[in-house]
Amino acid sequence: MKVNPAYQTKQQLLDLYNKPLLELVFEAATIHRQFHDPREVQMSSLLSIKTGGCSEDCGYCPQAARYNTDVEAHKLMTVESVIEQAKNAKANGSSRLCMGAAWREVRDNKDFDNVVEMVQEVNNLGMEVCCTLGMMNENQALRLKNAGLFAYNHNLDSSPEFYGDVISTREYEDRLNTIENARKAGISVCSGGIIGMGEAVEDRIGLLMSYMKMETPPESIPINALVAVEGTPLEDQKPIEQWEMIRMVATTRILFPEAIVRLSAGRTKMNMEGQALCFMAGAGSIFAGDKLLTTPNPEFNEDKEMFDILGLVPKEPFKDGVQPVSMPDAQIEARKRKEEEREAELKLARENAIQEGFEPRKVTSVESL
Ligand code: SAM
Ligand code: DTB
Ligand code: SF4
Repeated sequence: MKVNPAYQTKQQLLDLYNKPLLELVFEAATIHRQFHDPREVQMSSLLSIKTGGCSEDCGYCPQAARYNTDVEAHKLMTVESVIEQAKNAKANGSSRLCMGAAWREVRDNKDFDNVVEMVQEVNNLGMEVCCTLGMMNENQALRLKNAGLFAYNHNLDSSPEFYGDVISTREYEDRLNTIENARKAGISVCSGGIIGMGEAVEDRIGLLMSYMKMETPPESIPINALVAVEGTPLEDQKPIEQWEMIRMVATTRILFPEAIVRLSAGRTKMNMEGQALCFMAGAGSIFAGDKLLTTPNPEFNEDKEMFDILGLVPKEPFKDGVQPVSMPDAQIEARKRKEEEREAELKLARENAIQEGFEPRKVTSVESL
């Protein structure tokens, strides 16, 4: 059951969200137990592979170039350093690595080729690989799928009505298209939203209704509480009460019984009891490690202690789908062939020059020419 047929109208959803808290949690917990092992919680690590300097104006985001935040911009990480971080995350118990780039959209360039290689390498470590790279077209989605990508994260963030109050540089429709492109490529979809941006409860319900309207709703739905970052337009938003997070997790769980509901950003403002109620109400995943993309998150050890106290166990990778096989990427292979041919041509030219008595120039690689 991908969508719960018992809830259809906006009023029914609002009544559900506003139900007495413990009744709501009980209903969600009951559904959770029918579709999931309630002791298992997936640990997913986030890695910001390209940080800051983003051209978009998402009002919550510390990585938008136009806001004056403390985030230091970094160009794309190297494939080697990503592998090192992935191994670290795996050793700490994470079964999934989610690589995030502060891009408006994916572009067909060398950086994207490198991301494709990162996907291949991390998949080959036996971890589920997720990417969140902004908008992408169908061909880019296919390349990621072929490389072994398990999931693509692209959030709708809020209701279509509230969305424009927070973001103006791209449309809700653009986001729906990217989600559709991931879906068409056969990639599992991770899409959710943020609460605490000043939206009404109707907007939280509006977000969930957008997913109900999809032919196939997301396999994974992250629920973030706004991390209000100094310098962003939403810096003065009052933190939401953790009860709101519990209600949102529970409502999402009831509406989408098969999906994994992710208790995402905002856990540093929650206590263990609040998080326990979220797990009770169906949260099946957390982001693990002391950093989200740019903002703080509880330490691995703190989460380990919480898991021990609550009797939770980290979920093994690929329990919700077989591990994809990483295939060679045609574009990367063609580029490498071209580079090899060029190297060979240069070598030959150098050898000919030596034979003809010229002193060769010292060249270490094609790149340095
Ligand atoms: N640039 C890509 C994009 O926007 O799709 C990927 C990275 S972006 C940082 C991924 C998601 O992180 C956003 O869609 C948003 O839902 C979430 N996010 C960003 N800043 C946040 C904040 N301050 N608090 C909570 N969630 C946030
Ligand atoms: C999602 O829904 N939340 C994560 C992940 N998907 C990419 C990102 C949270 C970012 C919080 C702000 C930051 O650390 O920069
Ligand atoms: Fe850029 Fe993504 Fe941040 Fe929006 S959420 S400003 S697209 S990095």
